[in-house]
Amino acid sequence: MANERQFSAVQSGLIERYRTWLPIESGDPVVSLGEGSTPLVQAPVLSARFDCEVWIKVEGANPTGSFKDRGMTMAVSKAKAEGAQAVVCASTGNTSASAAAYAVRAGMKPIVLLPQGKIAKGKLAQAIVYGAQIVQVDGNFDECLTVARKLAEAYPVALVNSVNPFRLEGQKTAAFEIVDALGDAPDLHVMPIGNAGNMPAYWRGFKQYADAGKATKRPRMWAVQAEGAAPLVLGHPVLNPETIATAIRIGNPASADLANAARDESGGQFTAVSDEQILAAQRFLAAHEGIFVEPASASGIAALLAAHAAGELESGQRITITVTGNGLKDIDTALSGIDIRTEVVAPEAMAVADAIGLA
Ligand code: AN7
Repeated sequence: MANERQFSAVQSGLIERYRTWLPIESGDPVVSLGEGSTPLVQAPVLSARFDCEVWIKVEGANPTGSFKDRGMTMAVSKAKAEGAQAVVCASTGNTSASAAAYAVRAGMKPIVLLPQGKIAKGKLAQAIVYGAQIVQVDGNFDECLTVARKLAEAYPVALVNSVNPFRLEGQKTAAFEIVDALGDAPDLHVMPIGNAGNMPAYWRGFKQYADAGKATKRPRMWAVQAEGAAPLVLGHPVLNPETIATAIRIGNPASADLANAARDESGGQFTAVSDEQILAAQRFLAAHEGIFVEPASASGIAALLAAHAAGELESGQRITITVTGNGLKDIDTALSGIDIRTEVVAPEAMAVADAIGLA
């Protein structure tokens, strides 16, 4: 009991909430930071524009600011149960932040492999401050993951990328939460996709809940990539992926087979959006719905806006969209190309009123 208390949080996390749906044994330690139970927020502006009922699942509200915490509470709890002393991951940023936080929480050493120069600064700051041992690799994410896999085979370190089966088990709970909140599954679920773990995890969650009678249907799964890093749309790996959405700058998704199966079984699709569409969607979501997400997370919004503009979005649907990470993680990209006002005025109401055009 004392041992369990050592890892618990005041708000219990998703392992306690969904324990019976997860491969967790009664004796396993629970390494938690109170993840999950994130807001499902109605989107009135998007709903009106699309003539649909649109909901946003705000995964940036997790403890380290992304959905990765759902998988990490499971993967690190299991690594702890197996006696691992260290965890390793390759990452475009969010996995490393989450792995570092959960590893130190469990008294384990985090080792993270990052593609050099391609990590948003907020995520790098997280890995540094959580105390991860950081190795910058002269290569992209796909190369980092190959190295991380080899390290885990040769040395006593637990791999916590989404090829770790416990990661997807934790991440499927986001689908449970959506159904629990709405009382049924949506018609369509839209989300970004990169290394392709999260989308099949949602599909598993939606399927399990439908099979158990907790939902009357399963949604079509629509996963969105960036045009410069769209191996799933193209149907083959991309050697040199490029996009400002660095979180999904991935050319050879490890779970492509699972993602293809989820698309096919659900009657869904993969599409790609441009970097410009991503940035525009990021600003749209912040300025109209009050939700600030990182660039990769805006890709689902971008795809829906584009489909609607092309007259290809069916009205009357209930749509849920997962926004995967917090906007504060990458403020450099959010502010790029924006002219920040530098005018400084006197501390007087008249001067301020004048400056903002009220006078
Ligand atoms: C914000 O952190 O791959 O398709 O190493 O950070 O499950 O890979 C991040 C992926 C979407 C794609 N949105 O999810 C990493 C990493 C955000 C992300 C994805 C990522 P997957």
